[in-house]
Amino acid sequence: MKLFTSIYDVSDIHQLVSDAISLKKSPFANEQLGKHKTLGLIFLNPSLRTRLSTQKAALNLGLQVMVMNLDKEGWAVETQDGIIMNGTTVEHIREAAGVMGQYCDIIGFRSFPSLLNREEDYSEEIFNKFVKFCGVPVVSLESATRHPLQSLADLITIEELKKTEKPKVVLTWAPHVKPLPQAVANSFAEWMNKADYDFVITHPEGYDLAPEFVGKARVTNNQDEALAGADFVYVKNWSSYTDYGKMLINDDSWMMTNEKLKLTNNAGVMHCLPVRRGLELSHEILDGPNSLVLNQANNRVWAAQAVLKSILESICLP
Ligand code: SN0
Repeated sequence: MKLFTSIYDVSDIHQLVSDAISLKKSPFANEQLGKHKTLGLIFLNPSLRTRLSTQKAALNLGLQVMVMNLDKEGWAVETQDGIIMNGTTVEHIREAAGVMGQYCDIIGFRSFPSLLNREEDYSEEIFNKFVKFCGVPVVSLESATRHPLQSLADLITIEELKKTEKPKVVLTWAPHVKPLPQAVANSFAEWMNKADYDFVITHPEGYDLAPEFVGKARVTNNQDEALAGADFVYVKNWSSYTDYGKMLINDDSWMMTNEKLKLTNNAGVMHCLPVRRGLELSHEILDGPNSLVLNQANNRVWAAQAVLKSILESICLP
């Protein structure tokens, strides 16, 4: 693998999950693979899990790691082509990415959507420019439309804990106080469809995800109906795709609670984190036995390590 930006960059997701589970059992089995190679982790937005889990995964593989919060520590970056830079932006992504490619063998890059212009966000213009101009393999640390390392960790978590071949997995919208990207929900849907589970998406009216991400999933605006018999419930807020970037309603009754858990098959409850307690998910769920949020966070390490290992192998053995 030379690029990890979506499920389309992975030839066999089950092989990648099984690699990740092997790495979880023997984290240091490949500690020579990254020797004398450098991973750069470049953030245009905040991070806790992605930053630490990817750094840990890299260290397990013997990589050197450099981290930069480009939005706070770097020069203001221009992304538009052909403009006269007589304003506030100081250097162009063409040079900035190109320079980083001089110092790194692999780069992880995070860039959230503006949530202002759907065409621009969904074209992944900034992410694609970064990939093009840095000239080295790139791992998405969450782009405008996807968060594939999270989705891989989520798939690992379900594969480890599922009790049936095709579990019922429900992605449910949750309330929030501000408009969030659709990236985590999009990506989760993409990976669940590929895993061929019994996959249902539920959200209030107006929160439909882009059709290319919904794929063959069943969609309902009736949360109770969706939750019936679920083995896994993935809780996540996202802003509207159709009325782009807007918060349409904020119906508190969509919060996942123990009462709603009774409708499920004693489901494991998942969230990518960070989570707003008492708003997206109840305290009782997060503190109770059904919460899988720390299992997911743990699996972020093995997801990142499996991806970095695959990229290192393609660099080392072309
Ligand atoms: C991000 C998102 O895409 O939803 C990152 C998730 C991994 N989440 C947030 O920005 C949460 C911000 C908040 O204020 O709760």
